[in-house]
Amino acid sequence: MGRGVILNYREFLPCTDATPVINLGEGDTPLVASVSLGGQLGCGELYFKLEGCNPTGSFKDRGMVFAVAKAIESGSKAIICASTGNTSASAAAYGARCGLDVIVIVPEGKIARGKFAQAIAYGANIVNIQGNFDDALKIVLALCEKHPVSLVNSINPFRIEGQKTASFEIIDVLGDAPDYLFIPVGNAGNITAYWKGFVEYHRAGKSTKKPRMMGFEAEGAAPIVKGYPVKEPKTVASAIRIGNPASWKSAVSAAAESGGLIDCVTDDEILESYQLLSTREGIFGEPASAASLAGLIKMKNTGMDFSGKKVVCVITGTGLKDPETALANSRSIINVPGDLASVEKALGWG
Ligand code: AN7
Repeated sequence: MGRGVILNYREFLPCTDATPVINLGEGDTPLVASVSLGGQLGCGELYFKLEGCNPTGSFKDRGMVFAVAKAIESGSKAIICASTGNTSASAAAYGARCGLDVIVIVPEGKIARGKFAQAIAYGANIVNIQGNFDDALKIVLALCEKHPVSLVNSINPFRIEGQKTASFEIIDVLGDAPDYLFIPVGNAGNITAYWKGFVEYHRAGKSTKKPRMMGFEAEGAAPIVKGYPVKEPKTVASAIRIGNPASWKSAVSAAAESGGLIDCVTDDEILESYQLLSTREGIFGEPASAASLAGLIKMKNTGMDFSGKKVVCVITGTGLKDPETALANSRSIINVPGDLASVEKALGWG
């Protein structure tokens, strides 16, 4: 534990002797068995992959550690990304760790507070733009053409390489691949990475099968499902508020090759799953993370049968990233004077 993904999976990563080993304790995240929802949904076994347990609270750290290592290997002194929040938090952390300049371009006011706080805390140069993630990514790509700075968005293949280690971990823990993997889709890098990981581990003889890849966009930000870019993507799940995903084609291939699909879930379905996860399983994921569970529930309701199947839902980021959404959904909070009698009365015990 705590060795980080570069040391843990070095032989499966394109490392050279010059690739530095960077480690903030990313990876080795828990694969936790469901105690409630799996049974209700008729799953043989249901597991949650808790990527919120990574050092900056999301799966991005797996890819960022390797992208930063390769940037340093190539002599780079600065990294840059566009972000809906988690990539910027992760880039800021690993950049700080390695003494790099970090530039993050983010859509003003559209980033969950916890993520913004992280980018500030780690000392990144933050540029808010009046526009969305897709605008920010376009600007970042243009900046990389003109200035000596390394791109660490998931267009960078080393991000995908690092992120594929999550599939390795699932197989290492279960002893084989699951039957289904449910995963949120935004810029579509992560579903691409998981599929690459499952294919490579299968080829290496570490699993007997590969899972069906079940990717879910938010309905208001569902370009892949619609078949065309969405100009003004909208969803409560700000992490996946993306209208023109960079890894569009590879996400479609992952779904097709695996016998899976890419579909979408509504904000109501996302918020319902977000609350089910925390209140029924004790797992507090951020809203975008809940798109995986919302997808599983949707598929169950459309008649899919998961009996006897092993199902994994990827919980991509911690709920602490987005306190506003949690607070907006708060149930009754009782305010009373600070004495025993008042509190007992409020609780119905007086
Ligand atoms: C919690 O941080 O795109 O499909 O800029 O933060 O690989 O994009 C975040 C994406 C799912 C979607 N869950 O993954 C960014 C960013 C969480 C996320 C996704 C994101 P991709």
